Formats: sequence, structure tokens, C-alpha cells
Amino acid sequence: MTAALRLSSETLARLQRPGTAVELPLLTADELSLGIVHFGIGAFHRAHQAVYTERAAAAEGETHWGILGVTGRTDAVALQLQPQDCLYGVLEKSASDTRLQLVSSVRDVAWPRRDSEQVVATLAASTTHLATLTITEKGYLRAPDGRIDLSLPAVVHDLALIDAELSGAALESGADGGGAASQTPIGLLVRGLARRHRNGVGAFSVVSCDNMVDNGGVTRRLVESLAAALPAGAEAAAFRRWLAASVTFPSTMVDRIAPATTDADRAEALELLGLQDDALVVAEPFSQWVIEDDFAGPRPAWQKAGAILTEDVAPYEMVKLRTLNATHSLLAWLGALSGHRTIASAVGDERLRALAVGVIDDDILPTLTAPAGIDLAEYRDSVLERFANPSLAHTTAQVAMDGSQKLPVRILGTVADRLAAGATPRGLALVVAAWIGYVAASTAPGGHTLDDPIAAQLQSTVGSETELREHPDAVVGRMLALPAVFPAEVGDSLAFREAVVAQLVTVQQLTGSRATG
Ligand code: CS2
Repeated sequence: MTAALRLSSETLARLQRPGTAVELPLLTADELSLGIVHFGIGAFHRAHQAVYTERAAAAEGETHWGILGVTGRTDAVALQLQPQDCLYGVLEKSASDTRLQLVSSVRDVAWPRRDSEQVVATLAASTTHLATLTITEKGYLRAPDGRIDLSLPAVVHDLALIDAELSGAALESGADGGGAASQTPIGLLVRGLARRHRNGVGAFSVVSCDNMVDNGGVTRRLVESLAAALPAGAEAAAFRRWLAASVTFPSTMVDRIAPATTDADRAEALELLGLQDDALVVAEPFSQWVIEDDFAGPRPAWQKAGAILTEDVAPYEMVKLRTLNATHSLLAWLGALSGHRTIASAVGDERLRALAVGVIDDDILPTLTAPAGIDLAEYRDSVLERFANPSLAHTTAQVAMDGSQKLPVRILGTVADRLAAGATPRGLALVVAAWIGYVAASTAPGGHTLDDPIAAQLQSTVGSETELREHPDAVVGRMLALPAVFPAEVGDSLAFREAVVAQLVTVQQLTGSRATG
């Protein structure tokens, strides 16, 4: 059997009429110029912001919102997209229907180790107006005080590059013959802003699209703290003034479930399109983007693609992070421990679904103020319905990763609010107990991988499953004492600690009766 042709502008142009399930790109790729730099060109960005940008630009007939995607540690995504002229498909899967939307808004991909200069020059260009980010919670490299972690060698390295940029010092060539390579997303962003400032170009906005409370404010504080760490001097002071006057950091709430792409997905897309797409992403039909309307310069007409522009994102952000993301984590940790491979299987387990509803109703909804037009009980049901989508192979393992980063953002703020209100959130204590059980299970011989930036510290703190079973209070006390995860108002709460210990019994009962998933 001959190998399928690879998706590209050329093969797409020659394609005979693709089936009705295929939506062709709305923009002609080679007419697009760069207007946005996106840090973290992973599956979620390609399934979410890049789709909104494609639709917004098409609605306005604008060709200047092309996206330069910036990868992370490896150039894997560059190798997936560049041979395809950066075209890719979004395989949209509901319970009953599958559609393939082809997207052309991503125009190039840069790998910082090789292409930092390209990113810096693009950020500094007067035709570039925005940087957007999906670098995951751990990508922000925050110290406990919310500033960038200057103890990290990569941050110190990038600070020197920013200083050189401001002073116009020549930079030695990088590992691959390109300009000196930045090593962190925030460091590379600030380096580009420094050149933008030096070039006398203004008006820029940095739009975080990560699952964090006040993600715009978080990003602003990190950028400002990095600029504040520059060696004293007139250029640094002028740069800081320019940042304050010319750059805004709107917050956003993003929502679309985008599981990792499987070989079966790629085969399904090939069947629909007739071309091989190595950059395919998968997503549910639902998508939402709520954006704080605080832009220093032009932006795509995202509202024409269905985004909501608002003065205050916080209510939307709280509802989504605290309801959807917290319940996702509960189902992931409890589901994995109960033998469920997917979220759909876990939420299909009546015991787990009932526990999830109880956590939402008892501990989460009392802390929320519904944004206009949203019924929180209906939202709860819609979230569980989305989780149940049998067509999405969203694994519990994928959602279970990075627990040390996700707990503070999506669960512990709610715990703190309930404790402050004089209530002990036993449902959320179950979430924490499930996470501790999940960490303990990873220490067992042949146990699952613990995918977490501080995995080794977590595993040494939890000890073992046996220790957790035989000395639950001591183990829970050690875990709640981890300052990188638990704020003092939660970690020091005896009532919450006792609730977590008590909920370990529920976790062990569920784990004992392993379901198949
Ligand atoms: C998930 C999120 O992996 C996870 O932690 O909870 O990626 C979730 O799928 C998205 O936030 C949905 O919008």
C-alpha cells in the first residue's frame, strides 16, 4: 500500500473534494503575515486560540494575524508542522459525530534553542501586537512570593541576555549557530520586549491562556520582577517605565478539552482527509474563551469567533477552575486508583460520579458567584456531560499529571475559602486524599509514573503505600507541610488534616474494589 501524501499547501490544493466532514482552512496560508507570537505551541493552543484567531481573521478579512509558535524543550512540534506549511487539523469528536477542521493561522514554529533570535525579532516588530501563552502552570517558574524564581540558573542566564539586549551588546552564537539561546519562556518574552523598547516600538499585550487564577496579573508580576532584577542603569530604568506604559496583561479564561492525539485519531483523520497530518490535535466540540478587554494595541476580532470580551474575567475563571478543573483532578486521581484508564470511564462509574457531584455541591458552589446568565447547577451537569464524552480518549493519567502545580490553583483556594467560612470541606479533603494516594501508588514496585515537576520530593515525602496505610496521620501531616504545594492557611489546619486522613479510608475502599476502565 503506497504511503499517504503529507498535508501541505500544495497537496491540499490538489485535493479532490474532501468529504462534508472536512472544513477547509478559512485563510489562505501564504497570504498571512505574522502578528502574534505564541509561547507553548502545544495541542491546547492549536485546538483553542489558533482556531479563534483563524475565525476572527477570516470574519474581518484580515491577513496580519499569523502566529509564530514557540516550542519548549524540543523541536518536536516544529518537525510536525513545518513540513506541512504549518497546516494542521482539529479532529472534533462528540459522542455521535466527528468533524475535521483544517487550520492555517499558525505560520511558523521556532525552537528557542535554535531560533531565539527569530522570536526576539518577531516580538520587536511593529507588525506584531500580541504574545499569548500556554506554557502550563509549571512553565511560569514562580517563586513562592509570586516573582520569577531567580534561584534558577536558566532564569539567571536569560536575565543576562535581556541585559545584553538593552545595552546592545553583541551576543555569542548559540548551540546551533543561531543567536544566543534563551532558556525560559518568560525570559525570551522579556528579551523580545527589551528589543521592542530599544527599537522605539510600543503598544503590546501579553495574554496568558493558562489555567491559573488571575493569569494576566501572574504574568505581569513575573515580567516586572525579571525587569526589576536587571543591573541598575538608565537603560533598565527606561525599559521598566516603557513596560508600565506600553504593555498590558489581560487575564483570560480558556476552556476546551483537548486529549493527547492517538494513532487511532491520526488514522481517522487520514480516512476523512486523505492526507497524513502529523500535527493533528483532538478536541471536544465545546470551546469557550473569556478575555479581559485590556489591550494596548490591535487584536484579532476574537469576539466574532465567539469569544467573550469582558471587564472582569474573575467570576468566569473561578467557576471554571474550581468546578471543571477541580472535578477533573478528582476523577483523574480517584479514577486512576480505581482502575479507570479514561475520564469518561471514571465519570461513568456511579460511585465516582456521586462523589464528584457531592464535592461540587457541598464545597465548591458555595464559594462561587455565578457570572451573568450562568446557572451553576446546569454548569455542573454540563461539565460532567462533557467528561462523559465516550469519543474522547482523555486519559486519567494525562489529567493526573502535575498535581503539585494544579492543586494550589484549582483546589486549595477553595479549601482556604471554606475554612475561612468556618466549614471543613470534606469533599475537597477527598480530592487531596486521592492525590496523596496517587503519589503513594507511584512508589510501589511497577507503580505508575508520577509526572510532576517535584515528583522525587513528593515520593520521598509520602514514603510508601504501606506507610500511608499504617501511619496515615504522619504521612498526611508531612504532605500538607510541603510549602511548594500547601499554603499555610490550609497546611496548618488541623480540621482539614483530620478530614484528609478520614477520606483516605474512602480512597482505599474505592481502590480496593478495582473497576475495569
Ligand atoms: C485538565 C485541563 O489536564 C488537565 O488538568 O483539567 O487541561 C482541562 O482539560 C481543560 O482546562 C479544559 O478546559
